[in-house]
Amino acid sequence: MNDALSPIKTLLGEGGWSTDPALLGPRLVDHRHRYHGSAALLALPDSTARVADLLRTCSALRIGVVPQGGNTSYCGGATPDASGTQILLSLQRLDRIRRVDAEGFNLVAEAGCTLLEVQQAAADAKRLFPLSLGSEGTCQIGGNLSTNAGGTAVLRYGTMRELVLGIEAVLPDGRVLDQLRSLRKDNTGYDVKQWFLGAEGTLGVITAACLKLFPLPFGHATAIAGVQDLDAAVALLSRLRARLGDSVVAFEVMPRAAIELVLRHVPGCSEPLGSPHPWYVLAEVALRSAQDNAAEEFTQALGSAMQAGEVGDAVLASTESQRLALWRIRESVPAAQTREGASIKHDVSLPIAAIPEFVRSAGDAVIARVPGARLVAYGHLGDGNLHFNFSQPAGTAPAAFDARTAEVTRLVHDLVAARGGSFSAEHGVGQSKVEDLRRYEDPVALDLMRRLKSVLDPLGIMNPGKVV
Ligand code: 2HG
Ligand code: ZN
Repeated sequence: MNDALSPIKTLLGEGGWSTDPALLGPRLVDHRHRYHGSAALLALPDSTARVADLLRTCSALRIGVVPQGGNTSYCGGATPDASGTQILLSLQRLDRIRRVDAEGFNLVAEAGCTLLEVQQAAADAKRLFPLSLGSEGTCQIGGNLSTNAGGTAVLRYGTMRELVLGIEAVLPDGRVLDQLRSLRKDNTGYDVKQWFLGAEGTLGVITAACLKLFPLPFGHATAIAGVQDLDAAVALLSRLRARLGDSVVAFEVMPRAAIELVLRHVPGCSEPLGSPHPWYVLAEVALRSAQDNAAEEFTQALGSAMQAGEVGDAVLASTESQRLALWRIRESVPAAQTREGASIKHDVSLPIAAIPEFVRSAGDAVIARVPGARLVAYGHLGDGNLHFNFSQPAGTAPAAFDARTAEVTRLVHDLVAARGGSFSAEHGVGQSKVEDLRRYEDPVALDLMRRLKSVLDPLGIMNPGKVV
């Protein structure tokens, strides 16, 4: 194996690769510690040309390549298999912001920039790059592109797909697709760049992207509201959107169980409302200017919702630190759930109106199957996307609950499919949902995906075993 790797080491050059277990170790385990892989080598190229040389050589040698960004994915999409023959490709040294065009409202970032660095580069130019995720300090733009990341501002700005004007990507044969243009309109045939977004590194490696920027909001109005049930949350969403339109940036829900987990496990978070409520909505409105009256409109809409019985109680953040404290509660839910013990997680989307009934039916069905399982369904209600998660029954062995994952997930995904929903709203397919894609995807779509894969990656070197 070592002999086979020497051309690769040579082309990557000094500092361009490593087999140091201290560097490799953390990258061989996924974020949720569900997959443990092995790799022949960690490739650390510092330019697109080196990535191209690497893929050309790996094609010639038939070596599998697993691209990895910040390693924060939920589906094992960036973890190599256990064979020890694959190359783990980190884009971390491609970390330049190549240009910022404030007037044209775009910037070009390399794949290894963290999301936070891209947000910062935009803010320095008095612009907004709106993608926003709990892991933004660690996750990388290449991973965000490859998984079509979502997060908490999708309601207003869309997922990563909608934020891209152009990409640069390396094909498995070493050719470079150079489409880093910033054109807003370009109807020249198929939209080739979109093939690579959401492909999770199975078609090639994205090395840079031209991203859309937006005007920096003048400010925000952020509120947390206690509601009786998800029907009330859906009614509130519709009320706010009808009244405030595009000013509504985020609309997140959390059940009481999630708030309790955060209060128990995350120091510095406090009870958001005077008394407990079955469900909580965290909603945020962006203000365009000092004259924008969206904050007043928001307050009035919340008042009307209280009169209509939709909202039990609500608090508006009056300072930036209060606003951040509300967001900290929401963003701490995944960590709090981890600290509580084993969890079985789902990332589903449904037509928004179908969500309340789905949560009742699927919640009851799972609890009937696994008595004591605790429903912690939270997330991006504004996008019809819930993290339909369960925590293990209190006081039981985590492994016993873990062992029920496949069965529970099948039950939940069947109920999602029966309502026309998706088993992967924003986390992707990776290796954990390959079977689900086979089972639930439209057969024609699946056939097209497989054909695309075989055209672009005929030797199957790109992220083998993932997605299709
Ligand atoms: C979130 O919205 C993330 O917080 C993580 O997508 C969801 O841990 C989860 O299930
Ligand atoms: Zn999410």
